[in-house]
Amino acid sequence: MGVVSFNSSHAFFSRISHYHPVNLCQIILEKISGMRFKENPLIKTSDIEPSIEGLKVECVLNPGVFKYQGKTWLLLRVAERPVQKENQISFPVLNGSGSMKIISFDTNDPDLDLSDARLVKHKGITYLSTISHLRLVQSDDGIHFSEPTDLCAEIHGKGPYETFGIEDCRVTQINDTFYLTYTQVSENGVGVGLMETRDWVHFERKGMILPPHNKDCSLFTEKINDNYYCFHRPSGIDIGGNFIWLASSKNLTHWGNQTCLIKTRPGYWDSVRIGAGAAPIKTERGWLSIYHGADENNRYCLGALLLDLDDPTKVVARSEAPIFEPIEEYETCGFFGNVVFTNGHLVNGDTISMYYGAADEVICGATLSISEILHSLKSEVVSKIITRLNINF
Ligand code: MAN
Repeated sequence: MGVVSFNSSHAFFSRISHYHPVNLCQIILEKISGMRFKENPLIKTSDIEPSIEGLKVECVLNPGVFKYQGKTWLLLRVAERPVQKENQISFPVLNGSGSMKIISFDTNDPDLDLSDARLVKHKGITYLSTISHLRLVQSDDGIHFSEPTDLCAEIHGKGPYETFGIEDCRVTQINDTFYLTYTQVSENGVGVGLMETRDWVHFERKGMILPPHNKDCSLFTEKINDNYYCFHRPSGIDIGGNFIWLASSKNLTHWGNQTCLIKTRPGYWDSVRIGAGAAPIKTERGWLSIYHGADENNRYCLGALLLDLDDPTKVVARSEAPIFEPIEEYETCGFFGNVVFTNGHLVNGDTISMYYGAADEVICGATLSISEILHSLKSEVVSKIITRLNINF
């Protein structure tokens, strides 16, 4: 079968009239051949020392990624709690001044809900079952990582908005400054914090830049028409949902011009929750973003989104089928199975080296081809036809 050009919707219409919907499906579904690193998982919980005695590392996941001084660096999310005793669930929380206390509940407590491994719900209060901090590791080859000896490798939650920890940091370099956008969790809610550093020794905390409920914030790598841009993911409580938004700013701390970019799609792999990954990649066809989507069964896959280069509020195209799915055992089984989640990658020519959390427990890597992803993306016009023909993926 020849390759169909989707550059012009007119050309597309004249050609699809020859196809039965099933054959049409074959044309539309060009699978992306993401190559997993054969060394996966690259980092396991047993590779990481607990931050303090008495805690156990339960998960190492969702790293921010950057290049610095010729090396590949990951800013890991390390999730810890005490070794669990029989018939008890216990987890740490910080107080506003940084000291830690352990909260425990009897697992037979009728007011306790442990149905989601990530959460502990008790009498109307939701806690996290682990507390996360961020930890730096470095590598010469992008595969074998170790903790640096000359830098303070750990960043912990601080102040009243991080008492349940900090998570899923995106690292964006703009000129010679690294900007860290990360999830802040506390009894006050889930928001987005910003930190900046030039040397990975001194950090300036800018506080919460997007209030609850919000997460999955990544900054664009450059200004567009004199504005900074970011993706973020507010959550509607009764009305709306878990959609990806775009905002712009003059100073990276005050964000406006809010645009709801893409929504969840009923019946699709991204039907319940979506959120942006790392900083989008500038390509000839537009800003390419890899985002995660979850369905009703909390299965997390990855897809691609393409935005106009000069006006990123315009959606050019979006994946119909996932470009990366949990398939390997280390992705389907673990602390929270059936999850691939990325918030960090490096780009070299056509190749994206993507690092991702698998089953919320280990860190893995895979390469993806930018041209292959772009080729798989159909214009919004084609997506609407697919929706109208009621073809589900
Ligand atoms: C949420 C976040 C991520 C996590 C996924 C899958 O989106 O908390 O940190 O990896 O869920 O559990």
